[in-house]
Amino acid sequence: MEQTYIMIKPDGVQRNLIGEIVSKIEKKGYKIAAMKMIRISRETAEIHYGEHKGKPFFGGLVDFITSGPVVAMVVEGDDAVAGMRKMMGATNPLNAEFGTIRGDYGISVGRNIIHGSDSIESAKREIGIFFKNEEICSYERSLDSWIYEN
Ligand code: DAT
Ligand code: MG
Repeated sequence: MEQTYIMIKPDGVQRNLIGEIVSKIEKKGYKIAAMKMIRISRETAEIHYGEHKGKPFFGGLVDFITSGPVVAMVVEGDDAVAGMRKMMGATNPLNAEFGTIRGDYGISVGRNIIHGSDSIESAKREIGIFFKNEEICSYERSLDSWIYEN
């Protein structure tokens, strides 16, 4: 079963979208394996967004992601990485389809509400940044046979 790192950014928290987003993830059928509210340090933000270091928006991105609490999650399910990217919509909310989180709730690329890993490798790396192994729960859901054929 695939795991991905999902984070409701400070704008999503401030705009009272935590419940809405968690609900979408649950209703889709994904399992939340870990979840916590945290305030990210600059150091951690720079590691998490390391691939963007040197880009013109990097400073603003780090300022923004450290500007308030975020909700960090490990979301689990078949093809969870790609599935969550689809649910999030395009990076720039102007290009995100309606029905997606960014398409429905966002307007600016620098305030796009949610982060989700873009590959299985990044998911492993990002989960490792934000969660200890013992914080990730492994549990059975009795309704899984109504979500998965096998
Ligand atoms: P994504 O979050 O869809 O994976 P990304 O990894 O390319 O997108 O960029 C990380 C975040 O940086 C993105 O969610 C918002 C911000 N960002 C990306 N491109 C930007 C730009 N051109 N101007 C301002 N912020 C940008
Ligand atoms: Mg990215």
